[in-house]
Amino acid sequence: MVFYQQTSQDMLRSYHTRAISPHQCGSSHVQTINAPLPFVWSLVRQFDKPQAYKRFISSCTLRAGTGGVGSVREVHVVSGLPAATSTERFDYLDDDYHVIRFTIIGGDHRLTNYQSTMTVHESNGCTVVTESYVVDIPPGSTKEDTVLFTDTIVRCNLRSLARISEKMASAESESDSLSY
Ligand code: A8S
Repeated sequence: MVFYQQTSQDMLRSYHTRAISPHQCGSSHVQTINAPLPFVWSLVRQFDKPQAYKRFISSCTLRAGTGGVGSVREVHVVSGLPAATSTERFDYLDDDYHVIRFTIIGGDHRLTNYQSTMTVHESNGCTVVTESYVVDIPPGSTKEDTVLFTDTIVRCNLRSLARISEKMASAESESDSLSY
């Protein structure tokens, strides 16, 4: 149970603050969604189905576990990107505070040691998703280029999450009004 109103500042302070070493970079993004939190959380918490809202993923297979914390997934990326697969470990889930974390542990891409944290909370009748990451700066690359590339993917995924959750919410309210 959550006993108090969480604010974006609380979430950032509690879950999105990490030490970044000189060979790493990271950032955080906030997306406001006009849909109830349970819709948003139901999409975010499914570790074995990232393609439910993430862009650029063509398929996902579990390599270890049954989808809970400790499971490992292999994500296949759509063609046209500088990668084909990514191996990702489910690190942490909190269904009360709506926190989820995973780490990229392998793959043929350049996002080595990518660590992601997402939190979801309610604020002023909306749902607010915060996503932050830390990743190694690849040899031969700069911090700016790494953040630019990664931020683009994270922002696309957050916008897609908003679109899909809002569609789910409006489909639900339409079927509610049809039943009268
Ligand atoms: C996520 C976040 C990211 C995923 C990136 C940043 C990725 O799936 C894509 C292209 C890459 O080059 C790296 O939450 C990788 O999934 C779309 C394959 C990891």
